[in-house]
Amino acid sequence: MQLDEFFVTGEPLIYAGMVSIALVTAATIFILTYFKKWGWLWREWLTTVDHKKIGIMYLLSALAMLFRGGVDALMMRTQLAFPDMNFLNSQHYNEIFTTHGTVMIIFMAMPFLIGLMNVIVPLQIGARDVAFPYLNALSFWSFLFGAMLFNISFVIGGSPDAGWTSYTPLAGAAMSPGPGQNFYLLGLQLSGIGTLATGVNFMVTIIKMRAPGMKMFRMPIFTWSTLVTSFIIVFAFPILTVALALMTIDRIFGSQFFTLTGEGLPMMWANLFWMWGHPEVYIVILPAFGIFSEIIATFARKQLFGYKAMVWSMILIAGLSFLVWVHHFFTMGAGAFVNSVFSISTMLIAVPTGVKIFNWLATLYKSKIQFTVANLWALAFIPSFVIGGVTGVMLGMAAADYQFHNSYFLVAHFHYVLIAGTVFACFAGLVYWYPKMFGHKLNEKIGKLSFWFFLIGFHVCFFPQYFVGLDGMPRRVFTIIPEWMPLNVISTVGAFGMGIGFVIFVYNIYYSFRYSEREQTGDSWDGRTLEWATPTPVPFYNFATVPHIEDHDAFLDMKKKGKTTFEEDKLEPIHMPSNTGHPFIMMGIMFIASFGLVFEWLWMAIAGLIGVLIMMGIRSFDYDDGFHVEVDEIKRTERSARGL
Ligand code: HEM
Ligand SMILES: [Cu+2]
Repeated sequence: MQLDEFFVTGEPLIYAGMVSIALVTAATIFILTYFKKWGWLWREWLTTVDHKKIGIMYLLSALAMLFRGGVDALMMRTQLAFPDMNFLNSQHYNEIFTTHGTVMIIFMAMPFLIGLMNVIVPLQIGARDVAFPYLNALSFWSFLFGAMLFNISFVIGGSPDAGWTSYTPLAGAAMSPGPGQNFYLLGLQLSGIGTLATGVNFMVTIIKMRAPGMKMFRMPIFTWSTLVTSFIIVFAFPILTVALALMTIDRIFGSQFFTLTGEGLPMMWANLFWMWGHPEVYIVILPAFGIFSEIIATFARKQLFGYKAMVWSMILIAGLSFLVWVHHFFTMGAGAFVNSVFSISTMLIAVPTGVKIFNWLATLYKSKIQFTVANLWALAFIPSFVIGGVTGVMLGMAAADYQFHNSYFLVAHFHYVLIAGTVFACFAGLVYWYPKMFGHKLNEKIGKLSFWFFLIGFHVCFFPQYFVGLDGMPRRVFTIIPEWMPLNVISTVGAFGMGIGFVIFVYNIYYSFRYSEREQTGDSWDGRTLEWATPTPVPFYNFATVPHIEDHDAFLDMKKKGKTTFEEDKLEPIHMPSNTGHPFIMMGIMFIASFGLVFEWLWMAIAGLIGVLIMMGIRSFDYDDGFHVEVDEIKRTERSARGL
């Protein structure tokens, strides 16, 4: 292979990308060396198994990915604003909608939510960490290395260009030669391992590690949403793993699972993809529902209305999410009967979802609502998400979908659910739990400014797309006809409004770090659930003493009864796991193996896999049992954290 095939050449945008990557890398290395921070980085972050730190690393990476996916989005919107724009050519446009969609769903939305789960769920259930802290670190590094592998395709080898759905035969070796599509397959495969492990980890954590007295139906609703999501992950991700593996074998070793020749079944890919893909959209929406429920209850200062109905509707949604996948390709030609079945199952999902909407409204009804920034995101979610949901039911009608299919109506629909649902929830959750993580709130004024820019920008961007879709504009086209221009111009203006909102959001992090008042208490919002019972910043062992839970809204109950998580006479040494560099190194080697496979350099892939096996062997003989935090140290830590 020639060097100019290895590096992507010929595009000014990409040269600029390369230069900025080189500059950022050099600057990072310089700063770490100059301030002698390498040891700190290794000890505190790269080797950590603490769920709170892992969560924070997830959140930082997700914000970076939101930036990347956002830049992609703005480039596409610029190209689509006017007819005959020459900003992106057709090939480049294809690459960008592919990386935008994949990055946003796999490397932004999911890690953002998993980051919040990591920080919060153990605290909400009174646990000292997740069930398998080592595995948790492994999950994070597999995600990060997978994301890096996918992202470097932009400058090395070339980006995938077959859409985030990667349909065969288009994505097969015959029609998409070169490494681009392999980056998609292996980037997703690598990070998927971590997601699957996260599902197992949280399932066990929530089922086995709750504080005494916390029955299932006393669990906070965000914890419930995490549990249900973990079940979806554990059942859905193996389908993706297998499908990706089959396509990898097709492309690299010439098998014929999804090809047109050799009796392959191209539509089999579409089926497998959406058998994972539809549950996937619930993996990114159920935790969002959980976050909104917590926030709405806190700021309505009321118990969540219909708690049990909320839980059961999540379980029902999770079950139904596995039974609707064909609605993504009604036009496949499965026939009227099959389409009717899937049409009905799709529309059924609206029932439990409607139950949730009414319960949120009932929680707010006749309450003293506090309009904090976190709550504004939650309140804006309700009507915005309803628009996305209702148009989803429209798409679910098979006959009507023959018209809507592959049009901007669909693009508008899924951005309405993914942004007004997932992204609003990510922002809401980050703002709400920020003081728990960093010991100070985000500034409310700047927060409101970013909220309004983003909210208005969002509706201005996506509402017109429903209509331009009904006017016949198809998705995944790189240029438009003059009739579609007015609505597209409006849409692009909205997109830049959201961009400004995002920049203000990030600026707020910097501003608040410099100027926000440090929190004295761990209970920033007069909270109801157990995460607010710990001091802030949370000691690494979380709870000095684990309380006995007697009610849902456990912390509210504790406050009434004057109980704390620091009962000096009940202190005992706390057992904690040791830090380890293994997960980082193991996934680093896995990255090398995957990179080899992307370029079909088998020697490199095999050497990498052997390296991973050796790391597994070493881990098997690792008898490190962790360490104990002595009572004296706990007392000292708690007294200083609580200002006693
Ligand atoms: C800043 C806000 C955003 C803007 C302006 C935006 C814009 C776009 C545009 C222009 C397309 C290409 C449509 C086409 O040509 O067919 C697209 C596709 C897509 N977007 Fe977004 N988007 C945004 C945020 C998001 C978010 C947050 C997610 C997910 C969480 C997301 C998921 C997707 C997906 C899955 C696709 C389909 C890609 C494909 O066709 O393969 N987008 N978006
Ligand atoms: Cu679906």
